[in-house]
Amino acid sequence: MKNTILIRENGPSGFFLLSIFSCLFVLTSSCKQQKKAPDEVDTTDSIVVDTTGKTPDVVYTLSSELYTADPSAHVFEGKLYVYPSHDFESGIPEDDLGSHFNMEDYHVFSMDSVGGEVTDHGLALHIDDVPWAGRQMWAPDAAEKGGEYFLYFPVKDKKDIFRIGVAKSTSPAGPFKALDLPIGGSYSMDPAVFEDADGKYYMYFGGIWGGQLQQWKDGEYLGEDLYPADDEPAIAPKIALMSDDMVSFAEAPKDILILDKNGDPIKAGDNDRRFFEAAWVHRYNGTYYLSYSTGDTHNIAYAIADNPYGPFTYQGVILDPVLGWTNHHSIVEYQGKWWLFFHDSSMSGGKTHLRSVKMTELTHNPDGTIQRLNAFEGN
Ligand code: FUB
Repeated sequence: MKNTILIRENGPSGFFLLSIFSCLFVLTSSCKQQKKAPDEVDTTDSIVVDTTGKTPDVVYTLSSELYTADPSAHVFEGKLYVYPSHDFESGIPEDDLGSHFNMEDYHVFSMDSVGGEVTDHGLALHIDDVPWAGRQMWAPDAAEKGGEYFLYFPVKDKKDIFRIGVAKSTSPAGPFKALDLPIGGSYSMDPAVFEDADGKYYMYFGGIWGGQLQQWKDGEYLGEDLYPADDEPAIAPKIALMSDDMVSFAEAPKDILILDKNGDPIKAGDNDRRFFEAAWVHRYNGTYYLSYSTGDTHNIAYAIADNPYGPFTYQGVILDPVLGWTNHHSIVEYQGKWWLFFHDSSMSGGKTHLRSVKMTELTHNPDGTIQRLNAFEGN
């Protein structure tokens, strides 16, 4: 496993960096990776600038065999499971709609301990086995209910419209069997399924630009882009309660409002703070944290609420831009600590569509705010 170090910033005004060094450990076949404890990391030839006086955090890279991105992490059966996109070089030229993200399948990773061996469980689902799919398998998520596992995945249908599909398995590692149709009433991409403390499950989803959210209004497909003016409320991520069977929505998707601290909606022109894609929700001390990517400004930002529907109030940035255009993450508690999963393009030398999943510890401050991280690893 490849470890690097990042520096934790000391509050919103701080902008601290950085470090970078790495040590590449011996790999066995099938992405089985060797463990090295954080305090054993080889610091030879490294430059670590810690202006906070705090201890830098270790960053773990999950695989040096596959390009992976958009990690959705969950604890199932006592292990950490990660459901990423599987990047590969398909030769499609880069454009603003993300055509170069032309992924065709998913793999699932798992580990028993942070920094321990990472298992790649092999092919979990291929686009050829999804009857309604056309192209581009983007950021997936997974959920468990009653011993059954559900893989949720966005993929364009045969009319080139993003829908959200479901595939089932009896194992969190898959393989998964896709249902014949996408979730009724689903559209756009980046599903994230959150299980609340009362046992209800909600899907958060949506993404603008290539994610097509701007082509939908009140559940109707417009077939063209409709963006609000800069001084109007930004396009909202969506939420829908999942039905008991976990393969359909129990309600029409609703908008999630994100407000500033004055109670006004974040505006469409507020590119540093407005929602773009990659919604994720976690619950900490009874508060709901919605985190998301700001897309073309490349932050992972967060907002809080006292219920899953919001409105959510903007708080700040969790993760500064990483190497590569996209920034996409998930947050999970495991073995008494909180972990941030993210990706960057360091392993491919900066190629936007060839990314690698990483993880590092995430800290909630005593007042409930989240410590801001900078994990930029340049070439
Ligand atoms: O991986 C394809 C797309 O890039 C994802 O769906 C977005 O969140 C962005 O990471």
